[in-house]
Amino acid sequence: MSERTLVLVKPDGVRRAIVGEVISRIERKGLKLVALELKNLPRETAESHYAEHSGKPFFGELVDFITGGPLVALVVEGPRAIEAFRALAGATDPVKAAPGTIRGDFALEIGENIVHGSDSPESAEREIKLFFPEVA
Ligand code: RTP
Ligand code: MG
Repeated sequence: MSERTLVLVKPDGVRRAIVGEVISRIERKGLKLVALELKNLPRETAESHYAEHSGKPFFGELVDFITGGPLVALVVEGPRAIEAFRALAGATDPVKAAPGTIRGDFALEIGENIVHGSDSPESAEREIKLFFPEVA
């Protein structure tokens, strides 16, 4: 059975010109792209996307970062797509992320870790509605 996940190439990934690299890894894994857009995130959308972290000490910085430049949002589909993409992304802290993962290969700082992937079917549904109401 197929499921969908929301993937973001965060502004650091766009700035460093590794959007193609990330998409290539998604496609090579066998996952399918069902929506893709380059956009600047309004602050309200960013706050809503990361609502689970509001009140945490890094929340302000996280919202500043994710709204600080264009990002690429994608809806990705496949069997166990949520888990599959998070395995490609690697651990949240890029220093702990295994080499061979996106974060393990391209990042050093937890606040600039290149990609986002939904963490559960409930998050995926909420996030896809937020970014791509026409696809959800
Ligand atoms: P994401 O939501 O961005 O895919 O990342 P994640 O699930 O791996 O991690 P999550 O716990 O949801 O955290 C969201 C983002 O917040 C930043 N963060 N900073 N300074 C810190 O201790 C800290 N903890 C988290 C990271 O950029 C993380 O991706
Ligand atoms: Mg998360």
